[in-house]
Amino acid sequence: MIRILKKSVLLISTFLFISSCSNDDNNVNTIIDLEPVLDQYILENDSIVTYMKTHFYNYEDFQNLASNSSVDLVIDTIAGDNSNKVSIFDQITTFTVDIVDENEEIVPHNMYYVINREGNGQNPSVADSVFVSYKGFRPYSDDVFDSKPFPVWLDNVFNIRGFKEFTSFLKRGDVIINNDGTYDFENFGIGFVIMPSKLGYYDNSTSKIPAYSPLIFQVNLHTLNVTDHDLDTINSIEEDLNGDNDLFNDDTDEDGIPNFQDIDDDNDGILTKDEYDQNGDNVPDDSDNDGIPDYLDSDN
Ligand SMILES: [Ca+2]
Ligand SMILES: [Ca+2]
Ligand SMILES: [Ca+2]
Ligand SMILES: [Ca+2]
Repeated sequence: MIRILKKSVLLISTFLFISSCSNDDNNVNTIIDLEPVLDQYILENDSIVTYMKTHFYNYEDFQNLASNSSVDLVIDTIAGDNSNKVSIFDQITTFTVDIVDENEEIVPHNMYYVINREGNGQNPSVADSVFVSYKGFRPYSDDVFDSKPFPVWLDNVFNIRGFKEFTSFLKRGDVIINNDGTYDFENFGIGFVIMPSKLGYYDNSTSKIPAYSPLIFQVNLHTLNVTDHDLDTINSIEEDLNGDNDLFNDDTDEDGIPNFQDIDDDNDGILTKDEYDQNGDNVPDDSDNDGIPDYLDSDN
């Protein structure tokens, strides 16, 4: 990625477990056979559904939240004193992500989420930078594999699929600037998501996350930045030309640099920013009226 800009590099340095590129230092060097995507999904989804039907979360703690606070998500078994609790399964929303398997077939993957507080502002896209506090753990385990109690900036483009898709359902909060120059956040989005491993790390394992682990993330979305990674005046999400929320498979000039990182998307020697919208009418210019905007049209 030759053209990654300084801003992106700074953001990348903050990626930890959520990054879809696994951290080599933590890799456990076991060779694991690749499971067929569909079989693995069915196995994990059955396990997730059973988990959600037999477990509840501390939903009562979220009912009267102060506008500037959140509560730690706690999940427990429905049993004994807690046998009358409402299950997670009865509170979730389902979202489906299409995954292409080893045979080029589409395998829809469900992820399940709960929004505790929607938030007050804009939703991030899967290409935006999000300022989030979060914790990640696994179903049937109390071990938190990653936790950021204080918010950090993450670039959604490089986050695991389930995390970036989920944060796009939350809204940012209001930024309050105090007299001493510090910031507070109010009415920020809060929720959690449960995802199969294919939307997480799949067959990659670390010392804390075994291969093929479904994941749970609780996320507080404090604020966000709409990104234009290559500063070509087109927001990165608009450079996802096929609209599949994957920014890496759009490469108009096939030079190996995806459009969101490519300052000359059609490789015609004219920078995208200098041919995108020269007349300033907020419509991409198309000089030869062939339906292909100039910045993607190498013969114009
Ligand atoms: Ca795409
Ligand atoms: Ca390119
Ligand atoms: Ca571009
Ligand atoms: Ca160009």
